[in-house]
Amino acid sequence: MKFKAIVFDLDGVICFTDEYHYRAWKVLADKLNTPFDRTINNRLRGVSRMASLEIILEKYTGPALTQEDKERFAAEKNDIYRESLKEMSPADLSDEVKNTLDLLRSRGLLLTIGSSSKNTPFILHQIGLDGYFDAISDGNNITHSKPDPEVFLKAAEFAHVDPADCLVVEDAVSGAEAGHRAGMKVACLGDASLNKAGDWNLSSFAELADIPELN
Ligand code: B16
Ligand code: MG
Repeated sequence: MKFKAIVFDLDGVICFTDEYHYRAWKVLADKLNTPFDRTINNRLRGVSRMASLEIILEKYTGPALTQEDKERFAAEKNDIYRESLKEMSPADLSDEVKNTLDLLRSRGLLLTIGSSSKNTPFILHQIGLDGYFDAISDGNNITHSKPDPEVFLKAAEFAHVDPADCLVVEDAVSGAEAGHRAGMKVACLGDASLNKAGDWNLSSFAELADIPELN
């Protein structure tokens, strides 16, 4: 076995909150009379809340917004988003993901989280994974969001392992880039896998267990 730890991205890997993000940003974009669709939403994967707002504002043509206005809009989006997260429950954690996590842990691997989301503790609580991971690095302990490697380097530090001993699992191209910049190998799912951004480009979470370096 080559790797000692796995750093999982949260949204798009362990669970799926992109529809909730989309609906909440849509309310804001409509309010600002700014076009926003699922193609733009796709660019928000792994990107921090404020950086996401900047992407949405690329097409904004209304009166100039101050930093204070932007922070208010981002907070408003987050309030709407958190309301929808209340609908999440342990049923939103698939058997495939839970069984694969348990299998990887039984092989002696450390399981950690590396997410841009400041809502990570709330989401993990909602899906029944409170206290499950050996270390959590998230939007609350970083100053630079993916593709900066900070979130993954912090996950390795919190788990007391060298970055070179970690495998990142990501669904976002920006997240895969962050993993590589952290000196880690990357296994991709979803959008990042379609874009061949990883060292392994998987079609299902369960395929992680077949990676030779995790055996
Ligand atoms: P929040 P990940 C990311 O989570 C999401 O993919 C991205 O869409 C979101 O903007 C970002 O978290 C920040 O989330 O507003 O909850 O702090 O994919 O890195 O787990
Ligand atoms: Mg993600």
